[in-house]
Amino acid sequence: MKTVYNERHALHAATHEFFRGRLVPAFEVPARADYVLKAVQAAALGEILMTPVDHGLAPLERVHAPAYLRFVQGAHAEWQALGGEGDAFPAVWPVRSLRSDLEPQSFAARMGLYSMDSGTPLTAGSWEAAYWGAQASLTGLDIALGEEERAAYVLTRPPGHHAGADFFGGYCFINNAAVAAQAARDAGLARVAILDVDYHHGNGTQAIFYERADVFYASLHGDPRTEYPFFLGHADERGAGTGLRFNANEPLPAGSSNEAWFAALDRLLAQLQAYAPELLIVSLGVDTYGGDPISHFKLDRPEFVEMGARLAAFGAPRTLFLQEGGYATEAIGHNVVAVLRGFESR
Ligand code: Q9C
Ligand code: ZN
Repeated sequence: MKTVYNERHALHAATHEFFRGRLVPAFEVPARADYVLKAVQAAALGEILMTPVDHGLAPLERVHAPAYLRFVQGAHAEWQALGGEGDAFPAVWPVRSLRSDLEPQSFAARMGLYSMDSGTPLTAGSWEAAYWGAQASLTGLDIALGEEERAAYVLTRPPGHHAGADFFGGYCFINNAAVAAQAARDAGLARVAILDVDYHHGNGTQAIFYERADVFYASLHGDPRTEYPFFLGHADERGAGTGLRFNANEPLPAGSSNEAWFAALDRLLAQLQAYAPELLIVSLGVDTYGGDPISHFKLDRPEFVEMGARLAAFGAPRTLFLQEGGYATEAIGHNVVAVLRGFESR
């Protein structure tokens, strides 16, 4: 399988994030992608494209509000001009009863309007890294839909699935899975499915497609009653309007067994089988690993191989793997390679 690498990922390099009232070393760090690249190279999975093809801003604007994209692009410079030190963080949000239909002038206010948490440092290079991550995803899509290949893996960071149409959060700025799914629809595919196996619910991806039948979002994740992103990802969220029945969540308690995880995966795959997507996009977070420092499932190497095998057995005509979370930095390369090997062994 070919890999598309976002060689500009390290431009997004946060040193610290807020946790329990203090700044702690960041979890979502450039070394994550470095370790995955080494593992993919060592496994000789196939050609690695180091430079994504630039598809421009238009495919990003099909998913994200143009005003939001402009804001992220210029945010760190605005922060610096105000005397902000280091990475930029939001501090105020338009919660219930406050207006979010107006864009304020204040930078602090716009920072809150366009974000969902204070745990996502916005750095000098965040925009460029995220922009090229979306380009890598679009390049991976071209490969997965092309004549030579039927699947591709996109190695990128920052991740994407928490980013909504007009907000960042959960370490995410541009929703790569949503951008790729929309581009696939625009290329003429009728039905696209996104299967999100990251430990965290992909609230951004769900919200973007919640009222649509042409992109099915399915996720298994830590129960939002105790796990981030807390405010979305419950089992009763089945879609709305035309999208009703085209959204499926399998929240599992923190600490769930591998048996429970695979049973939930199979329930989602059965729903997706009935949908018969022309393309399966896998939001591939490996923070389901037992050794992950911020997550609470128990998958290990054999389970990652099994995951890949079940995704291959699903038999989608085309499959696109996009890197999401995974914070056991030195292990994530091996975990990702295990999934991709399992996929190719069937
Ligand atoms: N100190 C993804 O996996 N907060 N995002 C964790 C830990 C947010 C994870 C706090 C976790 C977001 C893509
Ligand atoms: Zn995650």
